[in-house]
Amino acid sequence: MTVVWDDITILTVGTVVNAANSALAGGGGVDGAIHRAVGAELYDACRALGGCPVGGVRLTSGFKMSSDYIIHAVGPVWEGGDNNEAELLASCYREALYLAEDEEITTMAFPSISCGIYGYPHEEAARIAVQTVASTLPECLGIEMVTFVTYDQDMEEFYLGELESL
Ligand code: AR6
Repeated sequence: MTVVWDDITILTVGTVVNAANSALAGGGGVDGAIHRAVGAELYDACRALGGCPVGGVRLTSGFKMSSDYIIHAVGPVWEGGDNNEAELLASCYREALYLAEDEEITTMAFPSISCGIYGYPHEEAARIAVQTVASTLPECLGIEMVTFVTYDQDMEEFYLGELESL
């Protein structure tokens, strides 16, 4: 596991994970950046999937992106912490890893799911991301590298702190 501070749309990895909404309808944040990088083909592919529940993931091609695939993960909206947000956020990371393993993807990059428009507290989200990936990777022997991609300096520090504590 590694951390980089970069734009996820320009990374060269097997699959990029998107922080999507349950309609898979595109939006702002990293979702908007990925949709802008690909264009109409991605809107059409997402529409054909018919949505995705919170905590779930769906796969599309990477189209024009340098990644082969995009995994669309639907994180929870932060509502104070008593609405199963932690388990739903962990589910995004776990299900994305299982899907990547099934598709024989070896490298993947995650944005900080739910940490922008959906308002998840950053430190807690970084802990869930790192601990869930660490506990799930032993079940996914084909995955060689997971990169946490951040736009926010505080997130980078939280990821690094979590990785050091493993
Ligand atoms: N590369 C890497 N990280 C990015 C990029 C980028 N290009 N752009 C933003 N981030 P958000 P959410 C970071 O809001 O909270 C959309 O409208 C950003 O700094 O993209 O899960 C969807 O359609 C933050 O740390 O996702 C949904 O409706 C993180 O990515 C909703 O937003 C996630 O922020 C999902 O909200």
